Amino acid sequence: MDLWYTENHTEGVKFSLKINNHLFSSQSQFQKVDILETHEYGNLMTLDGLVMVTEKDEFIYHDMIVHPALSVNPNIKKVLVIGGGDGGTVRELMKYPSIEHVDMVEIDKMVVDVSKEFFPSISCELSNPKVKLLYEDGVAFVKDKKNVYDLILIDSTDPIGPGEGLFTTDFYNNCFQALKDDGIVVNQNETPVYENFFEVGISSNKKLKKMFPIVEVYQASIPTYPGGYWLFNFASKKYNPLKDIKVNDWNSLNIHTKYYNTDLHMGSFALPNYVKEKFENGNV
Ligand code: AG3
Repeated sequence: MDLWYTENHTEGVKFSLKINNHLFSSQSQFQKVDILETHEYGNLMTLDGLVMVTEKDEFIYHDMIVHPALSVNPNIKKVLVIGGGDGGTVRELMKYPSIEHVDMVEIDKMVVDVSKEFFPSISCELSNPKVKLLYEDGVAFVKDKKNVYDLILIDSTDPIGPGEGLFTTDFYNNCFQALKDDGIVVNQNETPVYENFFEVGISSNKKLKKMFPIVEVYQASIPTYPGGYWLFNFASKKYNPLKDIKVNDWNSLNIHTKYYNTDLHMGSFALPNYVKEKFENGNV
């Protein structure tokens, strides 16, 4: 018997993975958490039925949410990760000896617990003493923080369910306040391939542009996310991601990455016209 997992990307598009085994299924206080062993992509975690990580392609997303900011400012010491319960973002951050402390604010402890059990290669740095795990709502957490972080990474779900507040102007304003004078925020910004996702991405970009002087979009090819093509916002108070990249500094750190390199960094900000134009004129 063939067992298949399917995510409906749109009314007319389905994405399916062949499943060997359904390893875990539970309803947390916030969302439905499932772990599936796939035929092609290793273990898969879904939240409310949507693909979050697979063992085979998670390195692309986690490299790209972390390393561009670190190569633009190699002096980052204090980082806030919102979401990111699987631990992939923290794993990449821990490759930098200069990072002194990471607060990871994940609303759902179950995500962390299942990641420790089923994704050891992703969650491996979650018990690093530099990392403080807080099981709280990221929206509330940033409210009273002023001038604390060098970098905020918003490693969220789509804006449905617990991730909804992480796409609002209020939340971005609080992130702005929580950052130091040369702070950077990076958020996952959905796919431009399908309109319902692209609308979210454009509106998130527009909101960030209201407060940050520098907001640039960059991209990565992620096979298991809708469209296989994903965007990130790089919003920054001081550093421009193309002009201020420290190519030699970053390369001399000798950080081992499977996707990111400084040439790819430059290319990832070069957007196709259909994407670029929509971000420029601000509507889908
Ligand atoms: N965060 C982005 C997942 C968005 C995927 N959306 C979807 N499948 N419809 C992933 C968390 C990885 N740390």
